[in-house]
Amino acid sequence: MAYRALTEQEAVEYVKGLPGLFTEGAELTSHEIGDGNLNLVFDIRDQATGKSVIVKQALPFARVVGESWPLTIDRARIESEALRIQHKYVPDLVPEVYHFDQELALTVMENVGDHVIMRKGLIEGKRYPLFAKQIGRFMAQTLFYTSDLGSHPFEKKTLVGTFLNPELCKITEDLVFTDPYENAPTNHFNPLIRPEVEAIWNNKPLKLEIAKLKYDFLTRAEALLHGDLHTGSIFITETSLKAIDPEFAYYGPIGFDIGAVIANLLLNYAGQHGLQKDQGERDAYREYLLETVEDVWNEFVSHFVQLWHKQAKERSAHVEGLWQSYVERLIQDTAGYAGCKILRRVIGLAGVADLNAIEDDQTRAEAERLALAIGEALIVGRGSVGESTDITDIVRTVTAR
Ligand code: SR1
Ligand code: MG
Repeated sequence: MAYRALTEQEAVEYVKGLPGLFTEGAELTSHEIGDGNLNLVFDIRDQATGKSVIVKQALPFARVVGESWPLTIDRARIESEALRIQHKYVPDLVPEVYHFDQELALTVMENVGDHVIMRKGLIEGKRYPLFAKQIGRFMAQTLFYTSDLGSHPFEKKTLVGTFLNPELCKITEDLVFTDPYENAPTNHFNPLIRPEVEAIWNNKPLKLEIAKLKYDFLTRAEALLHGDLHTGSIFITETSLKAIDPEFAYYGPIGFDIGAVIANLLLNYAGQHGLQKDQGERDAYREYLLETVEDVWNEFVSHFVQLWHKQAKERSAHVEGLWQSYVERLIQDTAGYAGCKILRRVIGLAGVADLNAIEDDQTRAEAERLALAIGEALIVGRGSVGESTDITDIVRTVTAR
């Protein structure tokens, strides 16, 4: 079938034509529930049995902007293949793909709708005691086994080719690493923070550090990244986590994924400023977020290093001292990428609800200033980061200013 964007009814007809998903004659309902920046997402459900699937279809443009921003539908292939690979390494943490249709740029997958988007949960003040363990394992397994450490060199290079994702990478290159740091038309920020934003545009040492991080993003094909691992790409409950939406997947620097997770915890940390909480409650939740930042890194690194010792196929990996120097660089990358991911969400095109939902402009500006200061401090201070508490110390110091 030639590409066209499906209606709710057409999505139902489509899944009825797939064997093994629903019983013959099932009465299916369909709702388009996509609220992300790019795609159509249909929830298809058999009301009688409660069984449901998700049909996700890429639109040939960026939904967040409209048809004036054309965008390859090949991202649907990238996403479904990345989901399949990630599911192989962490089946409990990734939705199962049932079917992919290249022409329609459409994936039928497990519905994890009993989970909530983590960003929403954090805004509501929920705590997720297993999150750090789950996301640490997700990143360690998927990044290790797709890297030169955990895969055969031929397989790795084949995958680099499969996951060339130039258009989506270009979005990241522009929206995370370029536009926010100059007066670009894509930027969208609170006018009250213009002085702080202009100070960033004029901060040459900061821009040099961001340029270095961008250069590594452009050139360092370390592992198959999720590529957009923010808290809106994580479905969660108290006991379960599913990482979704890897349409930005490509081979890049591992610290970019870890930094994305940490950045989004810290964006929520900054956003606490605008919530109707008393000081004690706010401080306690911020402490929880900082502990989670530390735990995310610690869980990731202990799992990753364990895999390194037990599973690394690359012989040079076992040369004395290599894993320590690798980890030392990785936590510094992580801090730097976290900083960039924070700055882009405050200054650039796509904001986050953790900040945007603060109604009062002044209060929002205060939260945004804190986020900018944290982002900047992580980028310029990353050279002295050696463990996770160095990251949270930076955040604490900036908050206390
Ligand atoms: C035009 S897409 C804007 C942003 O949404 C995605 O979640 C990525 O983060 C991208 O940069
Ligand atoms: Mg997404």
